[in-house]
Amino acid sequence: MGKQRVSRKILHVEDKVKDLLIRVQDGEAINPEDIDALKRRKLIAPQTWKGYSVRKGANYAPERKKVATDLTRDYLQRGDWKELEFKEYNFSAKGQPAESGHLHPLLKVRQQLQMIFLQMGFEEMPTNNFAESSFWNFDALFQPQQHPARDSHDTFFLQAPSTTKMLPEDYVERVKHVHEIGGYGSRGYGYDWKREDADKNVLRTHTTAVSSRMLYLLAQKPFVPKRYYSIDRVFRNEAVDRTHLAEFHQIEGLVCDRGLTLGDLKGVLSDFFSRLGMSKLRFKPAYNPYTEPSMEIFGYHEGLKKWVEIGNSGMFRPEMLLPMGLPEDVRVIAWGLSLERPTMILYKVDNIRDLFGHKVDLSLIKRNPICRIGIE
Ligand code: FB9
Repeated sequence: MGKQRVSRKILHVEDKVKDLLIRVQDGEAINPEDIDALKRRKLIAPQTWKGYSVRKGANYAPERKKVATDLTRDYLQRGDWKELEFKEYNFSAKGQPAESGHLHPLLKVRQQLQMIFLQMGFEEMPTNNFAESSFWNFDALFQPQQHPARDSHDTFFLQAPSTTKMLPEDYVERVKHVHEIGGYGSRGYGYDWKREDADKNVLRTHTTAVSSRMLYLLAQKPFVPKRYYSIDRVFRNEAVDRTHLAEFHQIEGLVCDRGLTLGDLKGVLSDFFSRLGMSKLRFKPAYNPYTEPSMEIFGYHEGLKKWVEIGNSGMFRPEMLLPMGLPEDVRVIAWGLSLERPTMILYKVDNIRDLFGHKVDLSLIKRNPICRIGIE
C-alpha cells in the first residue's frame, strides 16, 4: 500500500476565543456579540465595580477635630471652652427609650377581676396576713384536725412564731364543741379536739381563712347582708408541676344573706363568669370540708374550644356559720378560682414558671399586651 503523507496547509493557527479572553483579561473593549458568546459558554462572568472620586469638601481638614457634645465643668474650669467646636444638634435623632415601670400580667388580670367584683357590688376583704392560725384556716371552717390537708405534707407550718396568741375564747369553745359533739342539728366529728393543734401557725392554705374571719366579725353586730371578695397569695406544700407551684393567688367571692339557695349560687356564678367571657357553665357535685353542697365549676372556653375546670364553690356549712353567731336563716354562698390559670390562658403561657418565680423572662413583663376581660 502507498504511505499516507500529511502536509501543512496553513502557516499560523488563530485561536479567536483565547485572543478574546486575553483582551478581556487586559481590560480591552470587546463587542457585545463576543461578550454574550463568552457568557453563554460560561467563560466569563460579569463583575460590578464601584469607584468613588474623592475631593476636598467644604469642611476639609488634614486631621479630624474632636467636636464637643457637652459644655462640661472641666471645659469651663480650664477655660478652653472658648476654642470649642460643638457637634451640630440632630433634631431628627430618636430619643432614648424612656425606661418606666411595667405591670406583670398577673397584676393586669387581677385588676380586671377586681373591676368585675366591684361592678357586682362586692367589697374587698383585708388579706394582708400570709401567716394564719390553724384555728382560722381550718377549725373555724369545721375542717377536722385529722384532715390530710392539715398535715405538713400539704401545709407550711411556721417555726417562729409557732403558735397564735390571740383567739376569741368563747368562740373557740363553740368550735371545740361543734367538732367534738356537734350541735345545731349536726353530729360533729366525735373526736377529742386539741387546742394546741388549733394554735399552730401556718402559711394560709386558702383565702377562705380570711372569709371565716370576716364572717365572724359580721356576726358580732346586728346582721346586714354582705358581698365580699379577696384575691391574694396562698401557700400549699404540694408537689409542683408545669401548672402548679407551692403557692398561687386565690380568688374568692362570697355572698352572705338570709335565705340564699344553691340557685342563687348558680346565678351569681353565671353572672361572674359571663363577665370573664364564659357564659356556658356546667356544675359537678364535689366535696369540701366546709361547704355542703359543693360544686366544681366548668366553663366552655370559646377560644380553646373545650370545657375547662374554672373553679370550685359551695354553701358554707351550718357547723361553720352558727358557732360564729350568725342568725339561723343566714346562708353564705362562696366560690374560688386561681389567678394564674386564667392569666396563663389569656397570655398563652404554658409553664407557670414562665409567669411567676425567679426564672421569668423580664421581656415578657416589659412587653405584654393589655388585659381587657371585664364587661365595660
Ligand atoms: O382557677 C381555676 N381554673 C380556671 C379559672 C378561670 C379560668 O378563666 C378562663 C380563661 C378565662 C380558667 C381556668 N381552677 C381552680 C381550676 C383548675 O385550674 C384547678 O386544677 C386548679 N385549681 C386551684 C387549686 O389547686 C391547688 C384552681 C385553684 C382553686 C381551686 C379551688 C378554689 C380556689 C382555687 C376554691 C374554692 C372555694 C370553694 C368553696 C368556697 C370557697 C372557696
